[in-house]
Amino acid sequence: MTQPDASSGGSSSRLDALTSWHADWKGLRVAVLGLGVTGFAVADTLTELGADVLVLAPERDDDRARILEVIGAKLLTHPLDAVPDALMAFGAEVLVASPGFHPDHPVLEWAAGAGVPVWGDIELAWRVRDKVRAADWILVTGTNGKTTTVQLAATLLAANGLRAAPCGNIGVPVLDAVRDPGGFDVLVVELSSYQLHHVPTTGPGALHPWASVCLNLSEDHLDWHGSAEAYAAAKAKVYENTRVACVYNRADEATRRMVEEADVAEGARAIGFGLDTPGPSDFGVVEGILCDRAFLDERRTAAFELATLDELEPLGLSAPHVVANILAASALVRSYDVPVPVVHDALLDFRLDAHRIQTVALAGGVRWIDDSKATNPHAAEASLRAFGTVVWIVGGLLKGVDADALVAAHVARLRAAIVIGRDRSALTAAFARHAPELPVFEVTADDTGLVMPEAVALAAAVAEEGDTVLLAPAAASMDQFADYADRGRRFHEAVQAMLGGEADGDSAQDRAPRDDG
Ligand code: UMA
Repeated sequence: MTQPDASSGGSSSRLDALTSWHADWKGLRVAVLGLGVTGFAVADTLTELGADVLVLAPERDDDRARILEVIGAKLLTHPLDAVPDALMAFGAEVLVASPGFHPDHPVLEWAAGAGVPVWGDIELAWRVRDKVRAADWILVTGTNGKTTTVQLAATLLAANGLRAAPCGNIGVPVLDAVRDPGGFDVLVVELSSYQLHHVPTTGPGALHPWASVCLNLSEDHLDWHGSAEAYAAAKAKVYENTRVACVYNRADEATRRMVEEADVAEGARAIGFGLDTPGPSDFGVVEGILCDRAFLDERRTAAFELATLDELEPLGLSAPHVVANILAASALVRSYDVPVPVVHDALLDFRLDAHRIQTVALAGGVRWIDDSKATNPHAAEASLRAFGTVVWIVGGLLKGVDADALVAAHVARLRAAIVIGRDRSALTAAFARHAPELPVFEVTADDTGLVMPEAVALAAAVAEEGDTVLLAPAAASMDQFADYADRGRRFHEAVQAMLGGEADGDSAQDRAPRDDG
């Protein structure tokens, strides 16, 4: 294979110097892999900096292609099942990969073999973070709860008068936040394991966050990372070089170990959160009160009161995993000196986004709950735990994860299971193994418009007064739906259509995402 001249030592010292927006990026040859949300932000940033940009995309997105032409980036449309000749001829000095590309993608394997450094968009955003003014970064990762924690932390910071942006995997590229003309005081960055995979822990591209958290760790995305160990190793990077507070989950030993093993700045503190009584330097719950026992001088003998479960319950914020997210977000912002009364008042103003344990309807004593966002077994576990007797709507794309343990752990609370998804065999086999007596119904309709009406009708037929019908699929949605929101929305529609005027729960509109957070 042709070796690009990029592998020379001269190029690497040039890259080492690129640690500021105001450095000399002119003429740097950069290949950008992917033209989704990330690839577009990367190409737009680099052309603004004067780099020579070649974007590689498997298919042409006409709108983005037109803009690339205007801003002066080249676009190569190619199936990318092999390394395009034009990429080899380009002589890239660095390749910026979109997070969705597996590490064993032919283009990434070629880059590794040819000595072309691979960056993610997060490293690029860190290097150019001083465009307007360099914000402090607060990093959030974990298998579940990232988005809620990020939104909440940004809301709490904003409540204290700071300009704070939620960004990253949540949907807004960090590069867009960095280039916002108003500048930010703090960026609350949601990082997926894919993004963390590409983040360096040392050298000029390494992040030095103010605070960081890995909320929890359980198997997910094994098909991307190849193994549970590789997934955990990617997540653990979130703590590296943290300056002030490493927030970890006391109920999840893996997150504590990550903090212990991380190389952090002198003086950075480990702050635990959990639903039990907090030790000094922890956040936790005592007799229904959420407490901060970390950020006060007399922490051996006293604690700050953040909010009570009684206050959170009517707001739909008292499910155990939501309380855990609240404690984590509070710990992050308390490390940034947000006062306790500000945290308290902003918490009571906060609402979860749609499709996160959202009550769709309450009719005939049956509660209908949409937790379409539970896209893996760990999230579904947290959801199941929050309810008594459940008719469980489960299934979809399992992403290589084994749902057996989840089924085994929850059979006792199930009235029945309704299995959706194109391939239902792993789940029906798990039910047959662990709950041979349990009524299990398969939704055989495959047309997107018919899946939820059939699932809802089956659930309605078996649910009894006092039960919860819970959509918590433990799986991704893309085999039958556009995304988890589409799956949730169709569930709402099917429930409303079936109940007609009977429902007296929240509607999707009542609890739609707020746009002021
Ligand atoms: N593509 C290929 N081949 C591949 C992979 C991707 O051709 O093997 C193409 C895609 O068709 C797409 C483009 O490359 O057109 C780039 O895609 P991408 O998958 O990297 O996605 P982006 O549009 O850049 O969005 C990414 C995140 N997507 C993923 O990590 C898969 C978004 O997270 C994120 O919001 C966005 O960057 C901004 O940071 C989404 C997500 O599902 C919400 N994340 C996963 C999760 O939360 O579980 C990790």
